[in-house]
Amino acid sequence: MKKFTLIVFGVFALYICTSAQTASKKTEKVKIYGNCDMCKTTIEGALKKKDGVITRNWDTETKILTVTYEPSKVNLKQILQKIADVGYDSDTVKASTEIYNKLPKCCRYDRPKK
Ligand SMILES: [Cu+2]
Repeated sequence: MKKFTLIVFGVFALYICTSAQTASKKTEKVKIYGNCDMCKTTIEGALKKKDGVITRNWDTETKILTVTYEPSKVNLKQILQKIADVGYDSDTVKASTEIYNKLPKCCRYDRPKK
């Protein structure tokens, strides 16, 4: 009986831990305009040191960035701003023309219209 109680308690504690963890994490998929593998490195690299960003993956084919972050530390707008800072547009945050023009030729993606 004692062992059983311990198992029930253990499972319950584990459940609490897992649900607390999922509550503090958020995953979103957002389109980031770009071209190639080099863009991928730049986009993902920009988020590498961003506090609160847990995982990032930009798909070269679909141009979709899948990002997992902690909403208590960072929001999506700040993440998109960080990407715009290195030259990449999203539908909500645009990079400046100056930064865009500094991108290597192969990376000059077709920019979305406002
Ligand atoms: Cu590129």
